[in-house]
Amino acid sequence: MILGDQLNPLHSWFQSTDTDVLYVLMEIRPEATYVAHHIQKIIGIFRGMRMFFDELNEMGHEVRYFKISDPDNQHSFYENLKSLIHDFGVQFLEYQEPDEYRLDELFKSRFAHLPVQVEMVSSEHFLTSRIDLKETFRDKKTFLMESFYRKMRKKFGVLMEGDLPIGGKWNYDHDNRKRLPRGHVVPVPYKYSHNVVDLYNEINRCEIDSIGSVDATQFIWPGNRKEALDVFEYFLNHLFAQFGRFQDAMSISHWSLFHSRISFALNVKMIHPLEIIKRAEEYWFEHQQQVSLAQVEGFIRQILGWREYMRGIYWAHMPGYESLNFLRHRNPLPEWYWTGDTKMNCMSKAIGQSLEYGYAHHIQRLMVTGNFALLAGVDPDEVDQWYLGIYIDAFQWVEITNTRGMSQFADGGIVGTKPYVSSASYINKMSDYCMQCHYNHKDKTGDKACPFNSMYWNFLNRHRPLLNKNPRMTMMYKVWDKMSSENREEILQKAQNVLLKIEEL
Ligand code: FAD
Ligand code: DLZ
Ligand code: SF4
Repeated sequence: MILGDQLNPLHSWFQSTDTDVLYVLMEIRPEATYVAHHIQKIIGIFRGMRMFFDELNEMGHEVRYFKISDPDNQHSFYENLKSLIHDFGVQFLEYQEPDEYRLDELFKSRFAHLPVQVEMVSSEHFLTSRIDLKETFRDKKTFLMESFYRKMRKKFGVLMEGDLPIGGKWNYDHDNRKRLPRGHVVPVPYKYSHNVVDLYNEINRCEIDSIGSVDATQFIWPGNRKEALDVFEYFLNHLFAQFGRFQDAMSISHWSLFHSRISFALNVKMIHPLEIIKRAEEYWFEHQQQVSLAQVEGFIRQILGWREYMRGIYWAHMPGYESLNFLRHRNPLPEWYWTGDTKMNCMSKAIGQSLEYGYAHHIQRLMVTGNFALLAGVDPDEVDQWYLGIYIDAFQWVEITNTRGMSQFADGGIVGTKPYVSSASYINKMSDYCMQCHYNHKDKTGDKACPFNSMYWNFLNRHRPLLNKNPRMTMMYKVWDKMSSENREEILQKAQNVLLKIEEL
């Protein structure tokens, strides 16, 4: 059995053909509806699965495919398998390890009742096993990404000279993270224009609820390994040289800037992390005049470091992780998260492009939509639902660790050492959003004051008992304490008004 995010034609399963082996892929209703997915995510996965079915057939494999609209589809992994076992006299079932805890548990408990021998095998995708991270940090209270990343660099000999990092430094973050200068040329994002009208209509006929929009005559995302590699080569040739420098920049005019947009293809395993890392390293080596070490190191760190690290955190802390709520946040997610209909320009742009493309880049997710939800004290369950649905690359193992962990600090500091909160000054520093906003980024109080400002101080004040001792927060509390008590009172009052009228912002 092959899941919708296991579309790797290089898996050892497929390297020889055996007519005694029957592969199966299933589009099933519960997977398409366990959260309200973005329509482009559903199309992207179903299209990828269907193309994978064709590819396996062309390779000479026997494959059974259950379409979402097939009348004999029982919309259950277990029930469909039971029928196949009966119809084909199957004796042995293998499946690749699922990436989500939910499915892992379901398969372990349900498949034990199938009348066949069952074995789970590796998906051969990740560079660490599920428990590697837990083992590495066995005796430690915190799991530091940077130490994990250095270990990975050594283990895979990436950007290394013997035992030392090339260039003498492990991390070039300091050289990166610039604002985009006015008029700076940004190449257009590499987009496909696949016609997916039939699939779109089929999904609609099956009444699968979804969010977001799609131009079904011009579907932009890759559907197989070849297409995914094309997206990556475009990144190398046109975007890589400025990736790190503008990694944290945000712009009204550019929805993906110098980002690679390979997360969907990576997460459904069309491409392998190590091939991407090695190819990036090779490209940098051959183009050192154009691509600096800071760019390649910054890019590789995201995949060799963050991506594997987040997966390790997930398996080390599930199932408890999905109900952590360190800050005890209980507020509902504002309705306009589902429409983008707000006067806050940064929020409206970040949400608007997420609904349009199923994509926002890291800093938009972390410092705009995530930041706002955290400052507004939104229940992390609701925040998770939103992130898990809206992004084309969202699968729980990488979504929840980023959302509940990095962005919402609901894990109390497992992933991040402090909450990622900011006032308008950070958003204004890294973007051109504030220039065209209804609100004034400089004001903390008054009718036109940017809501982020009063909410920011309100957040710090409210959570002081939990955050006061954090050395990384000391500076902020010092600034707060230096304000006059009238000033502080006024800001807190403004924050209360903002929170009361949150739906009208
Ligand atoms: P690039 O900026 O080009 O980076 C290259 C690759 O590095 C990405 O494709 C991705 O595979 C990896 N990467 C970068 N940052 C991270 C990270 N923090 N964690 C794991 N991998 C990373 N990423 C997902 O793949 N799925 C999610 O559901 C997801 N949810 C997120 C939710 C929040 C609140 C935040 C703050 C981040 C989330 N991320 C998620 C991480 C990151 O934002 C995306 O991986 C990235 O924006 C994808 O775009 P890209 O391929 O253009 O990435
Ligand atoms: C996300 C998704 C969707 C929308 N549909 C399917 C499906 O019909 N069949 C399937 O096998 N997988 C689907 N997926 C992916 C799974 O829900 C799940 O997120 C991953 O397999 C877990 O890693
Ligand atoms: Fe966002 Fe505030 Fe800037 Fe408006 S002023 S774009 S709400 S940070």
